[in-house]
Amino acid sequence: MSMRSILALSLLALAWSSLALGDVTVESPWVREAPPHAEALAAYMVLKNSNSTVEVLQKVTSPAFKQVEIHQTSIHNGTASMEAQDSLSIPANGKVSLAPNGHHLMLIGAAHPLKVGDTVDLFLHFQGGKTVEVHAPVRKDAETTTTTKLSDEHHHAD
Ligand SMILES: [Cu+2]
Repeated sequence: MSMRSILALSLLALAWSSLALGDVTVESPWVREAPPHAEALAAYMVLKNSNSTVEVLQKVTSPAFKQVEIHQTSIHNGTASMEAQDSLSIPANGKVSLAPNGHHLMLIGAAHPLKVGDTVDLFLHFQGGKTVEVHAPVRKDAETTTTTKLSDEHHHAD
C-alpha cells in the first residue's frame, strides 16, 4: 500500500470516528453523595442517541473507583432490589434516563471519600469501540430539587 493511500485511509478513519462520537450525548450527570465509608455510590444521567441504530453501553470505567456496574432497581412487593446488567441499550433516536429507583451506574470501591463539590470522571464504553467521557458532579440530590424550591411561590401548574 502506498504512503498516500495509507494517509487517505487514516484521515477517513479519523473523520468517521469523530462523527460517530457525536451520536451519543450525556446530559445532567450527577453522583449522589454518600457517607464517607459507603461501599458504593450511584451515578445518574440521561443518555441520548441521535443515531439511526441502537447504541449499546457495554462497560463503564472510572479512575476514582475500582469497579463500575450497570444496575437496575426494581420493586417487588414493596421491596427495592438492584440487579447488575451486562449492558444497556439506547434505542435509535431515543434516550434512556438513569435516575433514582431505575437504572443507575453503581460506583464501587472509591479511591478516596467523595463529597459535594467533587467531580467524578466516568468513561462510557459503547459497542463498536466508542467511548464517551463524562464529568459528573457530586450532589446531595438531583439538581431539580433546589430549583423547584426557589420557584415554588410563583409556580403555576401547567
Ligand atoms: Cu446499584
